[in-house]
Amino acid sequence: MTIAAADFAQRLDRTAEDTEAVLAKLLSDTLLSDEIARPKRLMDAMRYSTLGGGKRLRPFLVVESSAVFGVPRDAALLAGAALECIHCYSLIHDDLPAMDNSDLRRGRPTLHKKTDDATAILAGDGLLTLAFDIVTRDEIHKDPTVRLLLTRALARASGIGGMVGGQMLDLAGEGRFGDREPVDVARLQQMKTGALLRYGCIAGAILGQSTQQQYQALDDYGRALGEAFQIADDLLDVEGDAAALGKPAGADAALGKTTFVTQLGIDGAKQRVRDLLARADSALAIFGAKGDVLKATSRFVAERKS
Ligand code: GRG
Repeated sequence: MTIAAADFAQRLDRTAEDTEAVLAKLLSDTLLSDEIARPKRLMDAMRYSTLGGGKRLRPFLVVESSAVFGVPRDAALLAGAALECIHCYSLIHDDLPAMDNSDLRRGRPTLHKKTDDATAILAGDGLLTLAFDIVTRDEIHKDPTVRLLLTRALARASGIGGMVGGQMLDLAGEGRFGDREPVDVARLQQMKTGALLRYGCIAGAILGQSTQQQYQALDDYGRALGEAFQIADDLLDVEGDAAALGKPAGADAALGKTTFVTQLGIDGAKQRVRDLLARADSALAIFGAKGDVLKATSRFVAERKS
């Protein structure tokens, strides 16, 4: 059975609202044990970039991959909020003058424009470290081994061999450190944007203490979805509307970036997305109807307008 578009949209909205509430609590001024003070300027900056925007796709993936295994929603929302903290930190740092130097994010001034570079760097650092605090909390899972696996997977997705490493390859490919280095677009994107999306999918398998076969299925699904997300992003940069995107389109071309679209052409990129959607569906086949929401999610990712 397929999920009706309206039902899917409602589900996405509900998780976005619940995630917002969880994040607002995590970013409140209330001190945790062993904390000495939460400086107002830092908290305001973290809240500015984390609350009130974004599709919350990564938390949604955690919630829906967890739902396949009947993981309690509150635990999944908490793990999803940790992932969103990493995502928001990456956007803050990516927007800095030393990286992409962007003025607009989620339809609003970027954090360093609203405040200053030092505040933006520290707000990103604060979100990164908060994410790792969250995934170790008892409420995530009663078994410490599960929390450990979730934490290690998050480090691997966001760190050297994942998002941070992907960002480094991206900058080297732009010629930031001398001559432009050759870019393997698929590998770069698998690291830079794919790794966090894939984490959202395997997080449910970890929390749900899945079998190896089920883990592998969500891993395959997450990889296909991650690539489809990036191709859709590259297509939006060429064909998208700045108002819907909340940032200017055409940034990749302005930087002379190698993307899936420059490599495959527009039609080739669209065909690749169709192939990836078929791969995502077949990975989910072992879950039967329990995989229907995730199937709808890969379609949403591929067809999104922002
Ligand atoms: C600075 C360490 C460091 C890493 C930055 C992921 C990344 C690496 C930068 C993001 C830059 C970027 C805009 C990439 C394009 C794909 C992407 C991640 C888009 C934003 O994600 P969405 O569409 O955004 O899920 P919302 O606002 O809905 O959360």
